[in-house]
Amino acid sequence: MRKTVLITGATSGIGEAVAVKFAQSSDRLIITGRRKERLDELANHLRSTYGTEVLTLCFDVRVRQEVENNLGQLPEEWRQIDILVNNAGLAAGLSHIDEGDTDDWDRMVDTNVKGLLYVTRVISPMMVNRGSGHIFNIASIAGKEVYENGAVYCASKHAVDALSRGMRIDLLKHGIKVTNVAPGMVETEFSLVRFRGDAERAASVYKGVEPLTGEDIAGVIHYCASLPDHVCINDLVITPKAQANATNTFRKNK
Ligand code: NDP
Ligand code: 8X3
Repeated sequence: MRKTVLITGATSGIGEAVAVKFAQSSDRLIITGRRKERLDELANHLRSTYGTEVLTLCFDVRVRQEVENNLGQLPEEWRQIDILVNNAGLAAGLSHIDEGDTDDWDRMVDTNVKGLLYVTRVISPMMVNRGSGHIFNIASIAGKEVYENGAVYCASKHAVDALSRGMRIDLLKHGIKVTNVAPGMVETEFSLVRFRGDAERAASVYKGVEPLTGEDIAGVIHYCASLPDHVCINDLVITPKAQANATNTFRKNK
């Protein structure tokens, strides 16, 4: 059956790949992000390639009023959201706690935690009213472990992990599934953003490793969303074969 899927942060990386994956199975999409040109470009691509029905919403998940204005006033035909993919997020910087940039901390906590909450607060009551829905929260292996220089990003993703578990309990009686997705190394714009556009430093993260792609994560999410209604995959840790955890990666040609 054709589903309506809302994906936050669909202008690149994992979110964009999730949009393409669901478009390929003829689902309807609401795609969001701050970069309007990217959203329009993706929407046009999906419409012309797959005949997808797409609604684009350009807003910053950190701004509660923008979230409420955009998602709280959806056109009637877009209000039955079957799947929410809480994906918008980022890491900013990599530094010891005594040297961290407090603006970076605000960006991470406001986006990864508060943004996810604002979106969920608007969408989950719609799912509750219908007694069905599936929420995917894109957490991270950084939400399972803590590594040097990553305390605040890790804390924000630990919060996402906790929210997934809490949401699953609260939404249980309403027939809503919650799947926590915890990827390891995925080659997207993530490292470019973390290192403020330093492409060389970003590329070094993936040196000697075949990292995951956004498409790998999208395939897993699509699989979970395609399971029979009574089956819920609660939590997934997904790494490249060469990565055991956040701190142990086997690199070729070092
Ligand atoms: P990208 O940088 O490629 O994509 C991030 C997406 O989030 C973009 O579409 C961006 O859109 C959106 N976004 C960021 N900030 C905001 C904001 N304030 N408001 C609205 N949208 C926002 O990285 P990934 O695809 O890798 O990241 C997606 C998620 O996956 C993140 O939550 C990240 O933490 C998580 N993750 C990534 C891993 C990796 O190794 N890449 C591993 C584990 C988890 P725009 O800039 O247009 O607003
Ligand atoms: C992204 C994975 O290991 O860079 O969430 O924190 S990591």
